[in-house]
Amino acid sequence: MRVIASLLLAAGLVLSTVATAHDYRLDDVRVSHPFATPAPPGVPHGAAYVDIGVEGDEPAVLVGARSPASETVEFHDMSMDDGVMRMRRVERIDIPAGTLQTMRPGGGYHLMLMNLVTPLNEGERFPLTLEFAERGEIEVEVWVQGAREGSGDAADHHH
Ligand SMILES: [Cu+2]
Repeated sequence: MRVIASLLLAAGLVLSTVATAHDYRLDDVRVSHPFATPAPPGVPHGAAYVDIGVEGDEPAVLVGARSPASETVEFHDMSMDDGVMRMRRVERIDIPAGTLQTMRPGGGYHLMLMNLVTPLNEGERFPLTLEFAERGEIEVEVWVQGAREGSGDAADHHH
């Protein structure tokens, strides 16, 4: 009885992990739980977040991104500047070897979906291609989720 209970428990845990998080691998680079916050009709741009871990000995450099959800995808860095939140476009995002670059709503790096071609409705998913210097490209599926839900799922994924 006890064995069956723990097997069921293990199966349940596996299922819940599959349901709330997703990740991808490009050689030694792991891309975890890409998500985007909802953007209702009329909102011109969207924001997407993706955690990138580099497990090998060479740094990874994110140099490009594209998606059918928007005309272009830019890398932005958001920070406080004299009490004012500012978004600054950056050309690339460097991820040192052995580190995890997290992205969360509210500050720091994010992917900006410039000129959305469709609203982003909670529960929907769309593809995003990430291009790394030397390592090449990887396509991931972005989940449209609220900021708290997406952040929680992304954080859970690293435990
Ligand atoms: Cu931005």
